[in-house]
Order: sequence, then structure tokens, then C-alpha cells
Amino acid sequence: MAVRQELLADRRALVFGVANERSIAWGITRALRRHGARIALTYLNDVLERRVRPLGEEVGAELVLPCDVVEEGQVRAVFDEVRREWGGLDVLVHSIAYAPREDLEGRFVDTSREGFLKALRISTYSLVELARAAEPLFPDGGGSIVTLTYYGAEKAIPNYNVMGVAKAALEASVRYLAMDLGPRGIRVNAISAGPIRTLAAAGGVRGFRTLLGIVEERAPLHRGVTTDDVGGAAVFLCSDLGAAVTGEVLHVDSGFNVVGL
Ligand code: 0WD
Repeated sequence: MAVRQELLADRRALVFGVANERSIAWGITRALRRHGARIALTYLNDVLERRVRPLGEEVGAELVLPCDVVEEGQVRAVFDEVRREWGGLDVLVHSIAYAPREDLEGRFVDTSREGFLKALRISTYSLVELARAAEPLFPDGGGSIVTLTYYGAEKAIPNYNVMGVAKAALEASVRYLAMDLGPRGIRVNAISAGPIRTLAAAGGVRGFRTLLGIVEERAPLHRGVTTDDVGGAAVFLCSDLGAAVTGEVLHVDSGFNVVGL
């Protein structure tokens, strides 16, 4: 009987963006753990801490740390703690996004300067900042960074608005980070997930339920996407199976992005 090889045995994985058990980051965390990774989680604030700590216990997280990526000191503190506790890092998952609610409805042309900058600061620039902080911790010749994007980066989707612009910049950032970090053997990829009912999505994007229905009706697989589907793709990208993949946007969307309407 073939011994099931643990694809991520003892790899040290730091995950940003677990908010609750419906978070995409939580689906990824569980998949990484199932394949032998060691887990560290960050949470946004005290309110979320109450939800994230029990999840951390469920996966034997060795670190559960606060981090609002807007606070540079908190970002530095997380990586200092990782260096102290682990001495290094193998996997970084960035599953963070934010846009003011009023900018995720109505017309994109009406986006405020503050809303635009805040959305890109939190949803896009934070990847560059985390990658820069993580780089010295990755071992020579290894390391994988994964972020989450959405089809609204490629096509204009009603109400996704400024988040679509943030995701387009995120996908371009993945390519530039891949170029910079490739010589160190560090790979940088994005997973473009189909719509999933999470706290942020259901509450954040007007008309979200319609999006879910359209995917099930038109996507080749005629089914929605789950956080476990995204978790499986993340294990592939973080493991040696994805050793020659970097700068990519991997669609995990039941094939929705390949069909014309
Ligand atoms: O359909 C979906 N849900 C899709 C989500 C489809 C395709 C992509 N995505 C992306 C999102 O854009 C995001 O980048 O996946 C990522 C995770 O999104 P999610 O899992 O849908 O949402 P959620 O569970 O809410 O995680 C986003 C988290 C926030 O959670 P809440 O519930 O508080 O919105 O990002 C975190 C926060 O935990 N977050 C921050 N973390 C650190 N610093 C910050 C911040 N300033 N702001 C938000």
C-alpha cells in the first residue's frame, strides 16, 4: 500500500487572514495542516481573537498573533516572533482584503480617494510588505508565498468596483515579486477563487448571492467552490509539486473564467 507522503512535512506556515471557520484562510490552514505543515496564525483584532484562538488550538497552531497590516509595528512584531520561535519560515499565506463598504456598491467612478487608497493599502500593498518581511526568513532555495485574488481583477463585475482594481494590482504584484524573489528560490503565486460565502463576501459585496447562482449555472463544473477546494490548490502551490510554478494566477473557480457568456 503506497505510503501517503506528507507533502508539507514540518514546513513552517504563517497564515494571515483567518477571521472565522468560513474564512478561505481557514480552509487553506486545515489543508496545510493535513499535509504535515506547522501552523502560525495572525488575527486582525481583539474581536476576531475570540474566534481565531479556538481555531488555532484545533490545528495545534504554535503561534497565534495579532496583526493589523496597517500597523507596521505589528507586522514587524509577527516576523520577530516567528524568527524567535521557528528560526525561519517556509510558507506565507496572505488572505487579506478590505474596502470600505460604501465603495463596494454603486459606481466605481464615485470611489473616494480615501476609500481607494485604503483598499489598496490593506488588500494589495500588504502583500509586498509581508513578502519583504518574510524574505530573510525563507531558507536558501525554498519558500512559497500564496495570496488570494478574484476574477473581478480581470473583468468589470458590478459592485466589486475598487476591490477589482486592488486585485488587478495584487496580481501584477505577484508577477513582480516572483521576478524579484525567484533568484532566492522563493515562489509567489495567487489563487483566483470563485465566489465563496464568507463573512467578508456575503456582507461586503452587494449582489453576492447572484454571483453564486451564475457560477453554478454557467461554470463547466456547475458547482460552487469551497474553502477546501482552495486549500487543496494552496497545498499544491506550497509543496514541491509546484516547484516550477511562480508568478501564476491559478483559477480555482469551477472553470467559470474560461467560458464566454
Ligand atoms: O468569494 C470570496 N469570499 C472570495 C474571496 C473570492 C475570491 C477571493 N477572495 C479573497 C478576498 O478578497 C481576500 O483576499 O480571499 C481573501 C479572504 O477573504 P474571505 O475569506 O472571503 O474573507 P474573510 O474570512 O473575511 O477574511 C478576510 C480577512 C478579514 O476578515 P473579516 O471577517 O474581518 O473581514 O482579512 C482580514 C480580516 O480578518 N483583514 C485584515 N487583516 C489584517 N489587517 C485587515 C487588516 N487591516 N483587514 C481585513
